[in-house]
Amino acid sequence: LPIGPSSVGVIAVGFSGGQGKQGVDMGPAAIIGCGLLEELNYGLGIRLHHDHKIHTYEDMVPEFEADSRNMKRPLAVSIATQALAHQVYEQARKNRCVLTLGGDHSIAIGTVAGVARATRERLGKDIAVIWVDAHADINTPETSDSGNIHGMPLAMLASLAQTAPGTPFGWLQSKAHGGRTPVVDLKKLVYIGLRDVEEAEQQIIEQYGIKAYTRVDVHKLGIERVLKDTLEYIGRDTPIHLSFDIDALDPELAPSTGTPVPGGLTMHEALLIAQGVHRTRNMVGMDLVEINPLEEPGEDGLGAAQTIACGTEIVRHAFGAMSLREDEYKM
Ligand code: HAR
Ligand code: MN
Ligand code: MN
Ligand code: MN
Repeated sequence: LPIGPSSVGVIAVGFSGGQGKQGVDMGPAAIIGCGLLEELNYGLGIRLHHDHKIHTYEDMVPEFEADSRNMKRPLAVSIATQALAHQVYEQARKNRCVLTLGGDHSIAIGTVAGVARATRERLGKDIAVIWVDAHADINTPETSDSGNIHGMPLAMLASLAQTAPGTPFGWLQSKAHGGRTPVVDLKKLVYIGLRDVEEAEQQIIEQYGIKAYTRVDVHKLGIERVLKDTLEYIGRDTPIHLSFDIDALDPELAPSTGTPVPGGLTMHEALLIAQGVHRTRNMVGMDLVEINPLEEPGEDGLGAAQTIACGTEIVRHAFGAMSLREDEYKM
């Protein structure tokens, strides 16, 4: 029996505290405004559970905060992601796949923690994480040059960063949160699309033997092979969380993002990943992050519209749209 859920929870997170640019907090309003939820609901017949709010957590987090331990806004990110982890958990434990619309990628600390906890309780299984991104997002506070926490979510989730109870991100460890550390087993993480990895991150990838398909690997092996190998590596009947950073796409396609890197994935490649994950029937969570409608190189609004259209198509395919016929690729 497929372990995938029968309905979908949607959480809109207008949070930008994991990085320095304004506008990524406007991502969820933009993509919902362009009809994403109608596409899922009326278009694909999916039952959505949604509170119709854009969650900013601004009543919970400090407005200003000094840098601490080489992290920018650690309290804000910790508080927001802890609240988000609870929201995600509440949806996931009702047997729903949880779609979270960001927001910067620091929010994955909350989404992955919430999905991992619910899945462990519900199915007694650890999740696998497919992280589609130009970046590895596995800096520790010590290795990060920027101090931006959107470059660190996987270090937090894999307990590579020192966190003590009562300090930022200590909640990831707490029993009260159902916490079992690490939240993410690095042997169950697969990267696709990497092309801007810092030296210290590369060392972590090698040290822990993390499965990583760079943009060059995708080019050389082909996306079908990369996806097939990814799903084989993860194993059948393993619950999957798909964390999709829009900057994995080529910036020619999706320019409205805070840290674009040339040479990214094509839409064919992205849709095949999304469709392939859907076909496992094992997707328990998905994030779509880093859409920033204010990062608009063309100043005509078309770049943002195109970025949103790409994001919408990727989510649609992850939830069952099948624009690629099976005879159009070999798996
Ligand atoms: N590696 C850089 C840093 O740590 C850039 C990280 C950019 N992250 C995102 N999410 N846009 O992938 O600051
Ligand atoms: Mn919501
Ligand atoms: Mn990212
Ligand atoms: Mn990225």
